[in-house]
Amino acid sequence: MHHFDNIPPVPLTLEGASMLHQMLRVRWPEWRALTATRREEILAQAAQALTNMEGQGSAAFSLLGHKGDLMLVHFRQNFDQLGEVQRTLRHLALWDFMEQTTSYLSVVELGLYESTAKVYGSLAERGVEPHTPEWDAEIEDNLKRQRQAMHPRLFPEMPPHPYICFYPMDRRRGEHQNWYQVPLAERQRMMGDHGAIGRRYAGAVKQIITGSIGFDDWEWGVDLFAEDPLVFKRLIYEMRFDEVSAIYAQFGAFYIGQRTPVAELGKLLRL
Ligand code: 76R
Repeated sequence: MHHFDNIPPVPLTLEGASMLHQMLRVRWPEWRALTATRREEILAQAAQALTNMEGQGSAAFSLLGHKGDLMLVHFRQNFDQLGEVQRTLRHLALWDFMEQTTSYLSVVELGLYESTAKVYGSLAERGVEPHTPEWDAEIEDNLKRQRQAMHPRLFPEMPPHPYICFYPMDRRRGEHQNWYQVPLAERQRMMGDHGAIGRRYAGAVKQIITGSIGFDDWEWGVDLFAEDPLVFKRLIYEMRFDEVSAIYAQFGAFYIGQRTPVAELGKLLRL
């Protein structure tokens, strides 16, 4: 058994779809000031473009509360395509009556704590030094196989559930409690416990974790989808007591939305 003191602390991850959340507020006074005919024209133009987007991995959610009227959620293959989404939206007359209160950019991320420990362990046992060509090739080979197996989770369809809960979060990097200085094996154990709680909710909630380190102001975006919004409260409350959340989780703003098919957007915008 060889020991290397340069085994990477970062878990292996798989990245998939690029994701953009856009929180929008309607400029009601300006919108109201239009004639009904002009409003209908604008809605018709927007409906066409948004229906098209719905077929390509976008969905609209009506937001409850003051944080916005609408949240658009877009899954795409890459950032180029998200840029295309933004350009298409900017060309709509409706866009002049919408204000982005905030947005969030991230990529679907599967954290592979379990297999990271196995792969690093097996490489170390065989005396393969980290970051050598042999090490890199074995890691890449492993990731490639998992990428294929996980393809449906990496490029998810928009879940059909009527409710969404989105929030960004960090792992704590405090003076005394610092996730990024906890040994890999211990993080693996904690993430295992986290996953075990999550899996008990598997039938009631669909979770999509996106990574945003280097892309946005928080480290991860959490999207939960459910039939019943109370499930969000129960799941998140239970997780608060779990070590990884109790000690290391810090949360941004929460957004709760109701799926609004584009065909029904008029309901939100018609006066
Ligand atoms: O992807 C997997 O199913 C493997 C296990 C798993 C990982 C790696 C998993 C399972 N999660 C993972 C990663 Mn999660 N998750 C959250 C939150 O509110 C809170 O306290 C935390 C917010 C919820 C509600 C949730 C739900 N998870 C992560 C990460 C990345 C951290 C890292 O890599 O360091 C974060 C930030 C995070 C946060 N998680 C599950 C769930 C649920 C419901 C599951 C089970 C899913 C299933 O098996 O169907």
